[in-house]
Amino acid sequence: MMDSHQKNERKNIGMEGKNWSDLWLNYKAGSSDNLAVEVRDFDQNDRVIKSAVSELKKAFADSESSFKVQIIKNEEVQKEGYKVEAVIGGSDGRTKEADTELVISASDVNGALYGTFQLIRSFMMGEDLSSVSISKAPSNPLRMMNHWDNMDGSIERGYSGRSFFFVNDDIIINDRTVDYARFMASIGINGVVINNVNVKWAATDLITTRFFDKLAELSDIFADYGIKLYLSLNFASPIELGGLDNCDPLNDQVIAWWKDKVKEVYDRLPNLGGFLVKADSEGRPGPFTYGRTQADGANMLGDVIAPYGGIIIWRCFVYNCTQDWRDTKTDRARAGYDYFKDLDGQYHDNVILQIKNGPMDFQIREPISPLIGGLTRTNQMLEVQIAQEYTGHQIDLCYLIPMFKEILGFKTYCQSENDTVADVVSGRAFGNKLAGMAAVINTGNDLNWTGNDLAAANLYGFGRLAYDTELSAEEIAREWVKLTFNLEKELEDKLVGMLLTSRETYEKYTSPLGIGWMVTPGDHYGPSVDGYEYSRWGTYHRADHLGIGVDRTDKGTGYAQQYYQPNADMYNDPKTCPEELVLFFHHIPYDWKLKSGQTLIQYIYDSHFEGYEEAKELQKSWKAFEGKVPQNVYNCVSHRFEMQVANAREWCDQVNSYFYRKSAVADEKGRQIF
Ligand code: GCV
Repeated sequence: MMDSHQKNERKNIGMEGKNWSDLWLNYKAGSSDNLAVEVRDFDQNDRVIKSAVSELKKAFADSESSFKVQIIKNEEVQKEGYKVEAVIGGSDGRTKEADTELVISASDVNGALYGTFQLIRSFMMGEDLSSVSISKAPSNPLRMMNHWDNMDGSIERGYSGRSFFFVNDDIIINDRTVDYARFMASIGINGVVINNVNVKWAATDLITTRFFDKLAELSDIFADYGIKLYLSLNFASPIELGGLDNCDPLNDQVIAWWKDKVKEVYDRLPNLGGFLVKADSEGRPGPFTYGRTQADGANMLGDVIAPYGGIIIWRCFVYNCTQDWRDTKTDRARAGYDYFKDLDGQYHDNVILQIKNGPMDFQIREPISPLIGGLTRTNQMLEVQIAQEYTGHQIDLCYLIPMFKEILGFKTYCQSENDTVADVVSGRAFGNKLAGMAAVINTGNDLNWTGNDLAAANLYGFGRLAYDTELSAEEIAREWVKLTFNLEKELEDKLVGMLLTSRETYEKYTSPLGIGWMVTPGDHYGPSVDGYEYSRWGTYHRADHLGIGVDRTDKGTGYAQQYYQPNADMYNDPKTCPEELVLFFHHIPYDWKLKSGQTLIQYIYDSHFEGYEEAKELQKSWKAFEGKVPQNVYNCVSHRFEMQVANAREWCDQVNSYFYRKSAVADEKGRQIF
């Protein structure tokens, strides 16, 4: 099969005149034919090795030193891992430092590519290459991006323009596609789902002849960078494409239809990773309609795709979205565990359950889903969202890696050791081969890819963290800042500091202490304290004149009991419940005393005023970057901070006024509340 390097040569695709950002791969222009790259034991013509070599030549184009780089096969290095080492004087024993040989060793081509990008990072960050010695293996086998791109070009929860994969119900493939694949490979991503999990209209046809040629081309470009293409699937395809009258996963005709379909797909897309499925969720079809379980649905597809080595990624975001707000017994937070826990052990080997980090939906603060580690005999992976749906729409600065670190570090107590979320989703805890992390991505066709240039820190950060969960949020932020901007140390520190505090700031001026929501319904930007309070979505704060919060204890909805001990008891008691989550688990009176001595109501006032002040501080801090980052970046981010400050003010005033009016308790500090 022709790889897309060859195709690119044939089509003479050049990057001249490109106007989109190179993100963290902003090499000095050019390509160095002088850089000596030797490939040993790998096939020089392997598509991924060719990408690695071409990347090195671009990245080192401007280098004054005369490096020699060797890419060597070493079976001892773990799968997709690498070693990058300097050998002074080179392997021929000469001793001149200028002749330093840089050796990238890996056991497979993906490892070689990741080692290449590691070397490039070290070079771009100004590290001393003559003493470089780095050895890494990926923490997670699957490291995936989930696009919620629709085929008309819109993006569900997209804040960076339109889709760069789809326009007018067609697939777009151009130089930007190649750059996208490079960026993803450079941070260790090895799987990409290109279409929205809500599969409707033309997207249902992605598994038909209408799109096979273009998908094959896309899959080839991805393959050059060690990335597998995945598709989201419409569970009702047998009806919508096959003309059957049902899509019951246990119906013989339905199974036969899927067998033929999947064979047809793999005949044309042999490199396809598999399918992602959102079933029985928010109006999407699924096995429940036929009285079948989630395992029945997932296993049927798993069996059908198994002969081709494909996998089924089945989402656990299943809940009743037509709840009556008067019903205080039904609890959306419980749903994932209630629907999936009893089926533990029944899922087939090539099925993996994808679980959102929290039991609700990507709020700024949620407890960890008790399903993670609650399942002990099922492949599972973690789903997080870097598209800032509830965290500021890539207008407000909200660096999410500290949150992801907390999630990964959470001790589930699913066994006596090796029991953190990181242990579970990496497959370490229960020995699963299929395991990993996926992010709902924050990209679009804006020239800077992420709307707000600073939101690229989340894009970069997710990939780096999924590859190496031991990295700290600060290390990742610093890498990103160094690679993206060429700043003096003081400004580098300042920007890293801004990123690191941004999540807390956002949390302070939005919904307090884990209660979540309070957002404008539908769009999810800006405050509307009661916006979801009387809705069908199961997202309530239950505030009255005496207090606020949802009783999820053993006396309430019982959600706290879905955790292992001692977490269950810890959450069940407001005195031991971590304060930042106290309103998620408890209905608390306004005069409740927090550990700081503040009452709950005073905490709400104080944190909101503080959050607003901090947003203003962020805006002020950014002014120092004028003339230090490209002017277009400066302007874009300045404008975003202006909007963030307006947003923070609105949140602060609306939340404070709301609770003042409910509670009739005045602010101790006498600040203006409306
Ligand atoms: C893709 C939330 C979002 C929806 C999203 C859904 C999901 O409800 O608001 O836009 O749908 O999550 O994760 O499936």
